[in-house]
Amino acid sequence: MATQRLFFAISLPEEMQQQLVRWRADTFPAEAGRPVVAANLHLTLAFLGEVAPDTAQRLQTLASRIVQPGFDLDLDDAGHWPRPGVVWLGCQRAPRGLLQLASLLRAQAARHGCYQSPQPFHPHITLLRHATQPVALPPRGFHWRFRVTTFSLFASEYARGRSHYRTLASWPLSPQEPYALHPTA
Ligand code: 2AM
Repeated sequence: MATQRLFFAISLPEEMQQQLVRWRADTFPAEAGRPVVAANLHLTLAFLGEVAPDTAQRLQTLASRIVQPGFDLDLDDAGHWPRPGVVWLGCQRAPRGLLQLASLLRAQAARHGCYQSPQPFHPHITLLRHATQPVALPPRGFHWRFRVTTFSLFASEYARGRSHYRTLASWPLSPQEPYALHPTA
């Protein structure tokens, strides 16, 4: 069977996708870049690249065994990477749970032959693409928070000039700490 272009990511609640699209329209001029459609707004945890079905299956099995509590994500930072032409939304302080989850998924991916960039993981939601010219970024002070309770494996599919991200599987993060590190008497 053919390979698929895969990535693990956190999807945003639909309501938040809509809020971000409105904020983006008010914040960046049309010429700043090409807006990512609302349904495609997500935060990548680990990019896998082109993956054969048996490897994808193994990575799914490993993902299903992850036991980790959910966490709150504060979106309160924005930036511009001129070289890839990306304007992004991120967090000033990435929660430990997010870093832990990404690090685990990236390590599992690397062990299964999926190339992982040596650059440090910088959690972000891409808002605009093709943003290669200087962009005026909004002053800090914006802030969205949402609780991350699941993560998913997506297939990136390209048709009629557009990328579509199809959810292949999702896994819950546990609602509470799985165990107490310092039990109280
Ligand atoms: P980006 O938004 O910063 O471009 C689907 O393409 C997701 O995988 C996007 O979040 C994209 O990140 C990420 N992605 C695509 N190619 C990648 C690569 N070579 N390395 C890391 N992430 C990549």
